[in-house]
Amino acid sequence: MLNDTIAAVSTSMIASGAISIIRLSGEKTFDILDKLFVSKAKEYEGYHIYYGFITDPEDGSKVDEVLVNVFKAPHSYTGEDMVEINCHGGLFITRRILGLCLEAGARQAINGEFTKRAFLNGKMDLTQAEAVNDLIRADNKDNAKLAVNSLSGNVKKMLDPLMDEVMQIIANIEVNIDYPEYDDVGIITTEEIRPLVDDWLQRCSHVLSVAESSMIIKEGVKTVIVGKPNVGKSSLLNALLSENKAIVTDIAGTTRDLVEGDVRLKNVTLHLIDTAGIHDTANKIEKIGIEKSRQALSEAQLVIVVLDGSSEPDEEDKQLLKDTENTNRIIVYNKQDLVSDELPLGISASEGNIDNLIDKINEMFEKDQVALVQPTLTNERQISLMKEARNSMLVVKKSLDDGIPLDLVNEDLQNAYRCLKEIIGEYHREDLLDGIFSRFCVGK
Ligand SMILES: Nc1nc2c(ncn2[C@@H]2O[C@H](COP(=O)(O)OP(=O)(O)OP(=O)(O)O)[C@@H](O)[C@H]2O)c(=O)[nH]1
Ligand SMILES: [Mg+2]
Repeated sequence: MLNDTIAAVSTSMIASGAISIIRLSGEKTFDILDKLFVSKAKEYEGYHIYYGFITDPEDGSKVDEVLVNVFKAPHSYTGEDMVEINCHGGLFITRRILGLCLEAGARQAINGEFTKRAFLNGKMDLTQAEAVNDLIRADNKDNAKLAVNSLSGNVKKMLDPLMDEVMQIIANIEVNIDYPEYDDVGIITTEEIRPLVDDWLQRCSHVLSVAESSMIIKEGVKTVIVGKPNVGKSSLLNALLSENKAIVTDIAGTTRDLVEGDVRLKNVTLHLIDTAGIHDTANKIEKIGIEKSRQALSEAQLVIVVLDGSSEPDEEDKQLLKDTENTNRIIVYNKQDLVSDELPLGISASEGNIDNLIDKINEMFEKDQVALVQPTLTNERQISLMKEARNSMLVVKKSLDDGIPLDLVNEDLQNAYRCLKEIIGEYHREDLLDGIFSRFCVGK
């Protein structure tokens, strides 16, 4: 449905503001505008702003004094004829003007439809379209930076060489199959293709590793605070959140349910979960709480193991250290204020002395800042396609190792190529054919 004309309010409709913007895009944009907008302009030029009044076509009465930004196809966000009506930002007046646009022949746009049109009309690739949404939703500096980096088409630029390389291998193989009589093509042997595949896989690993960092920046890290009862887990949660969120008492077994909160540190956002103290107990409620603690622990991306630094570790502490051995963990010794010796990563949660722990966490995630300074994939869709491409190339590698004839690895190569194309939202078999013949001078 690219030929109808869509309209929507592009500014927030939660509360009234100084200005609202109503957008129109599509073939009938200027017909609709003509019905509603009275100005001195005889005709509209792209990249110009026009002053005038929105009027009710029924009786010609003035509705609002407005400025209209005009964009002519293809030089607009969507690639279509577009206008943006800047009206006064009252909720009533905004809805009224949108209503008039709809009555005059526009259709209410659905979520993301302007950007979808921009993509379909070739104004941006799919990763750029995704970045538009990410930028709008970004709630901190790093997320905004990730999005703005992708907005400029960096992902495509990063993937282009990887696509070219796969194409090169496919082209070599196909030419060997289709034109075995051409001497100048050269016989492509497995030995020549193998280093190309290895190089590709290495670059793919790098892309996926930076992507992992970008996901950490974007999604934050599920962090679980564990320890036996009374070591100060809830006190630590409160200190990290700078808020008295969890109940703290000197009664062992205070926390039963999971208590959650988010904190943004310099290099990472933590989704914190305070848990019930893990130990042997006959108490029915506590048992359920401990079960939840174990569940949270199994899903954690970061585990903060809290030990009571004012007493020697006992069997329960040792068991917990064993249980968390293979997790991404930080061990902290709480209640530093009660002992004179400096503890390894000693903190005092109840006093709010936890700076060394915060430094340690920031240090752990510092490497992920790499995703802010180079092009990266930024969502699960992109990453899972990249992984699929990698899996196909791993099959190619294995086939080469097993001595499987080259024409049989073609399908996996093409799948890898298709996955990369799909990341940026373009996949056409014709591309592949064009690519083959543009690279080789067959018949020369
Ligand atoms: N001296 C001292 N006491 C602390 C510190 N942190 C916590 N406490 C005390 O230790 C007791 C237990 O604290 P909580 O934070 O409730 O401990 P918890 O690990 O959440 O305990 P459960 O929820 O029962 O598993 C309370 O009396 C706190 O005031 C600390 O850094 N220094
Ligand atoms: Mg607690």
